[in-house]
Amino acid sequence: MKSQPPRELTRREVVKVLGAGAALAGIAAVTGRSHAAPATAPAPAVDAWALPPLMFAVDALAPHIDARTMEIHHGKHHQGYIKNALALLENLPELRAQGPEGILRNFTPVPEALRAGLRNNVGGHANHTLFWSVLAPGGVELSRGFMARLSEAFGSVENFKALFTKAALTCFGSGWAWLSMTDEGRLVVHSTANQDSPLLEGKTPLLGLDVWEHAYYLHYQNRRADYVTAFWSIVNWTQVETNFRAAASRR
Ligand code: MN3
Repeated sequence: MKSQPPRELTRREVVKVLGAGAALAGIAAVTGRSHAAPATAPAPAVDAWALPPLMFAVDALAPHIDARTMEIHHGKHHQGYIKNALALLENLPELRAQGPEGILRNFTPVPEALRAGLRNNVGGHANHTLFWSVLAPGGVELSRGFMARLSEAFGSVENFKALFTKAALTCFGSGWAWLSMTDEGRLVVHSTANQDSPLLEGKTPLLGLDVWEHAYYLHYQNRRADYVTAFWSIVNWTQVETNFRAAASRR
């Protein structure tokens, strides 16, 4: 076996990590066949079960998110969810082949004994993969076009931010705040508990904020509101808009 040297993934590839499962689920839904990839499908360029490398240095988001938090959060917490998910999927190659998004979108066939574990750990993997991709040092500006979409859905960008902030602050204990697209194509702000993915509820996440204490406690301690405020300075709106287009095109 030839081993390849590690390399950095492009942003496009990160999108593909979560997109691969969705594509397979989509094919199965249309044809009514199993989730196996058709023989003609090209081999996926990215392992959907690998830890996606960060697109920036661990200290690049400071002071909004400190380097130590990023190191532990990405290298230990996220890696841990992947390790646990793969252990649970060890004897279930067909389920594993669906990828994180495929499993979460179509959770019904998951064996009862594994449901809680996969909900937490596959959810954890998918949620964090999205989270890293929507962060950028210094942030990337909201386009006029997407500003208009947010205003259309929430009245104004300010209203959207207020709703999202409220979802982040009122999420009791550990969880996430989200901007998602429903299966009907509506933009919604909501929160989920623990590592529950919006995909479990028929929603496609576009922007997510991790409000587990492990995401901010070293720097902010109990000041979750300050962490949420800082988040707006490091949002990569180009990626959020890309997620929006991808979600819209699935419909
Ligand atoms: Mn986390």
